[in-house]
Amino acid sequence: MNAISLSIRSLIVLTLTLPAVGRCHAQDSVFPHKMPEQRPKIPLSSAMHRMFDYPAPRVQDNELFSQFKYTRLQGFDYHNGDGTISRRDPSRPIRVGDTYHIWYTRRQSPVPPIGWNRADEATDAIPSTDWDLSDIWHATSKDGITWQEQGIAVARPPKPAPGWRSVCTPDILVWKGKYYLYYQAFNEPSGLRGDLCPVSVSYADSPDGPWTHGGDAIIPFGKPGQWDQNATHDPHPIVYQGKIYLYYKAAYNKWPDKRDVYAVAHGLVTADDPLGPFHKHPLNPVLNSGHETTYFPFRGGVAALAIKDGNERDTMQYSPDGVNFEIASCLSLTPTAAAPFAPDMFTDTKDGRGFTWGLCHFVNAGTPQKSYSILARFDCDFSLDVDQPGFKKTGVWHKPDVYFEQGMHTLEEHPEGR
Ligand code: AAL
Repeated sequence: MNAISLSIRSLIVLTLTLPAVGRCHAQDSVFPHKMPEQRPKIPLSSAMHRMFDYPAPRVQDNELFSQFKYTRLQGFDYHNGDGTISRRDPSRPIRVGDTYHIWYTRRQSPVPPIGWNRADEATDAIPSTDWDLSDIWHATSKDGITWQEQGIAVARPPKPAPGWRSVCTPDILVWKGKYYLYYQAFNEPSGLRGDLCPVSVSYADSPDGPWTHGGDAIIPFGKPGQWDQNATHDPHPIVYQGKIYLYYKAAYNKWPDKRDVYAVAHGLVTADDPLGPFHKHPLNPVLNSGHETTYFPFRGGVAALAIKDGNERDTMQYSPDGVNFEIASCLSLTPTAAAPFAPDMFTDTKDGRGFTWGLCHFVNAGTPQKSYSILARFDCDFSLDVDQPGFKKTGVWHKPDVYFEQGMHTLEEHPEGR
């Protein structure tokens, strides 16, 4: 090869290479057609940057994303839906042997609730809200769909003991072979001055009871002027990092001013003993959204479902430490008062596996004048151990009537307040 042919060849190579290098560079800085598994090292908009903070950038691959499918429960009678029997706010189911157990708010009153805005007309027979004049009941099931109601687990104590007016919204803890029920204990009809109540606890050697009263006001109220100054709702324990992590909700920025301006947040208290003392986490509140509390161990951290209220309602969130939560997915048709069946809730697992079903409630089962709630089952796939692609679809299609039922006339309805 002589010098001329070498230089011609070099020229050709150079000519072909130079534009190619330039083109290649430009392509590398544009988001690729094939979804990258990790954040590409190219300039990204905020939206595409945070997409790689989710458990998976493609929502269908996200273990903390799922659809929800609903099933009616069998075995519960609602007195023809006349509003005199209500069941709501179920605990998470636990399985003991081959039997599932749940506890829940059950109201049976001569008349339906008259509503929180008429709470001063409530009597010993007339409930203000759906969860006024209630007791905590127990039911069992072999399949999570057909339930046998077993009777009262924790009854309202005689006046003036805390909870004499209503005990409701229980959740369960299994700790060192014993069972603990945490629940709201009202000393006045809810709605009178707010939805003001502390949390009490009862314990038993067996899920069938008998239940022994174990303490009142076990989640300390905040000081006057603090977000949780007078309401601690939805107590929800898990075992995490060797301790009892008890999450709760407070509705703040509302009564005695006006219910419509309310906000919600969730706090965390921890303890070494189920009867306390419980210590507030210094970073409370730890979740800025969610009307009820739904937490579960997931991988090495804790996940939480936020429903109905707040800027981040209808999201699943994840924290590596049970405290600092970030949005992990956005959800549709979320279960209200979701109570998942997760067998590792209380095992102090370092590798939480998630869940595939749970119980929830629907608060508007009746008409506004005959208000009551029903328990229901939801199925989903937030499990690391099963893979059900049907739950990972992103379309949730309703008939047009579902939307038209949400007409202008529904703007002033507050079914949950009755
Ligand atoms: C529920 C819960 C608490 C509230 C009321 C009954 O869904 O948030 O229990 O006090 O509503």
